[in-house]
Amino acid sequence: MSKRRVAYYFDPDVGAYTYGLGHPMKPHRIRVTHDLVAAYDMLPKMHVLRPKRASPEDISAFHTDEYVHFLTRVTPETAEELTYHGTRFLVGDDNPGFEGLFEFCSISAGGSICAAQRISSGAADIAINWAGGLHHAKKREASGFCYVNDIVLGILELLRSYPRVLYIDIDCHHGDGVEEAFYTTDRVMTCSFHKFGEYFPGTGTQEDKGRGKGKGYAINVPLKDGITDESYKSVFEPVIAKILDVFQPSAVVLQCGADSLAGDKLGCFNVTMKGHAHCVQFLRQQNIPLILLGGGGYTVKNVAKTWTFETACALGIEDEIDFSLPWNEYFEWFAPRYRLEVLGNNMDDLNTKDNSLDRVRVTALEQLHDLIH
Ligand code: ZLS
Ligand code: CA
Ligand code: ZN
Repeated sequence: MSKRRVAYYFDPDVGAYTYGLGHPMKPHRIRVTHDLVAAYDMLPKMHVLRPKRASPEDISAFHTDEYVHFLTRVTPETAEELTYHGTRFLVGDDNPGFEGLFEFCSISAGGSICAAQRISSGAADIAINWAGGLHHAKKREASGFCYVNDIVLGILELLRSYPRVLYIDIDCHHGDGVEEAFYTTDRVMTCSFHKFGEYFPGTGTQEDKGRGKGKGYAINVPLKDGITDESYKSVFEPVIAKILDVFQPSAVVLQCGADSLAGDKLGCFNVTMKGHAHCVQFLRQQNIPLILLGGGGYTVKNVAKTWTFETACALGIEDEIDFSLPWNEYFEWFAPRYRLEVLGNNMDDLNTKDNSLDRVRVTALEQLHDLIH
């Protein structure tokens, strides 16, 4: 397995931001991940870079000036007034106006923009930003724990140099913000795998395929509870292989949301660390410039283990990994097994019970086949 030049973006401040007590989204997980990556001695094997923070102007490449201006000003004290009593910009309790919100967004977005620049310049084959992947953010509104859509900003940066970009989203939730941003273009294909049915954000059926020039260029793979590694792979591999064949992307952005793992606090799938990482391995094999981003993931120790293993996959050293965890700052969190693993459980796979997975796969492949004509 040949080596790849990997650029890894990390800002040591990112772990200090908090959405507030009791909020499931914990930026601290990025720091735990980084500590584990360091403990495995991976840092010397890649270019470890501190991203330049995104400016309000950078963020305005996608978001409206009015919304960006709001983000630069909002504080816990002014949130009520600046949101017109929770009716604009931040609606509902998923997106609090927490302390340091704009800085947090600048770090997350700065990482994805820098990753895209590093890929475009040819200085890296794979670029990683675990603080990115915030796929729900809309042009003029926050949604689902996401305020600034770092993914859209990264893809816009890639589009300056590349004709076609493929976006793949393995977060348990639908990648609605990214899909919407590129819904009418044939230069970006979006493909989201997600739980569908009484689940946030409620979009992402196979009827939603794109519009105008973008018709056919949005792929949705709606799934049910309890999907296993085997089932996941049986839809991921053929669909992605077909996309690579018909779309021929010049770069790929993979959102590695870790709430698709078994045992996630908000997720409902039964995918193991290795099953999740298989998606990374499959794309790395294709020899297309690749960006890996974070996303959801609410059982912190599982997120840290999986993104650490996926960093090893990017480096191509996963076969040399010692699965007993090395000592690290958060070692005791990994009790009682202290192993680099996220195991499956005994929940039912509702995708195979009624053959719904076969239908979903065939429908996606047919949509892709139609693009040839
Ligand atoms: O994809 O389901 C919802 C929306 C609600 C129901 C629940 N209430 C609390 C909020 C309004 C309709 N929201 C989801 C958003 C999931 C975002 C996933 C992001 C990503 O992984 C990418 C990063 C949701 N699920 C769970 C919660 N919200 C939630 C649970 C617990 C709490 C605490 C803090 C806040 C309010 C109480 C909250 C949200
Ligand atoms: Ca998804
Ligand atoms: Zn999610």
